[in-house]
Amino acid sequence: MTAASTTATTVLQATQSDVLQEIQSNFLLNSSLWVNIALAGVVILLFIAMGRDIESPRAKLIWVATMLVPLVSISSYAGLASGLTVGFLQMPPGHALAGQEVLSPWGRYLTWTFSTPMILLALGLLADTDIASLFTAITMDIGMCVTGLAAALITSSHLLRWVFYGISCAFFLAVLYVLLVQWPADAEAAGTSEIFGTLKILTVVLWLGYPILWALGSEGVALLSVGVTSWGYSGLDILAKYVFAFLLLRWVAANEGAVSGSGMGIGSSGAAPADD
Ligand code: RET
Repeated sequence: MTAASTTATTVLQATQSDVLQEIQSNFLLNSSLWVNIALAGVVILLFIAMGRDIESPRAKLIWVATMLVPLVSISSYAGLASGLTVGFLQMPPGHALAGQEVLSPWGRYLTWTFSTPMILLALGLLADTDIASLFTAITMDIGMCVTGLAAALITSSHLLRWVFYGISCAFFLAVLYVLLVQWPADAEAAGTSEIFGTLKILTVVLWLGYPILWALGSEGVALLSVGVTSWGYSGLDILAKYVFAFLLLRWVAANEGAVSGSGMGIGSSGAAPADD
């Protein structure tokens, strides 16, 4: 066995306790995870209280989708803080940290596959868009997260890490197109354009931060440490999930009449049935 493959075997055999120890000895990283667990807990209770009087089906669906954002988040961060969804990866030649054991919180990218579709579902319902458009946004978003996960996990080739990053960006462009071009027109027709406009800008600006952070962090060119990158994601998460969800739910609770159709363009903007 060569020295390199011995190191690789050691890295792959790092146990959960090794990973946990590494996380707990890195204050910046550990605090970025626990702050989010605490915040998600508070936000879940707050959202339960805010949604208790919501009755119409579309508003209820928006509320459930919004509730799922902190629910997925608390599970995601608990997975990271326990070391379950974090591992050591040996970066391929060509990477700035080539040959080094890099702590990879891959669980983040995995759980975005569940949380980001909920954000888009809530936004799509708010805009009262049609099913095809909602399906497009959500599937493109899932594509973005899964290929982002692949980009983070590939250790065989530096080039392929960036190829997957590029594919993920292409999926992201499709999501941005739907958010910036299709849904504003739907929201205008549905009478929700003001709140939709605010949430759209918040979402687009914050979501753009994620690929930038990925590229600058240890997964990409490694200009930022694991702890700083993790705080970057945690900060973006606080704004893109909790602040976003709070603004949305507060508006829905106060304007339930404006989102009282059955949802997905079926009730409010669908064609009237023939009178036969
Ligand atoms: C990655 C890297 C590959 C290229 C792109 C990315 C985009 C990620 C985004 C994540 C948004 C996450 C949110 C989570 C809330 O729970 C995967 C970083 C384009 C946009 C909002």
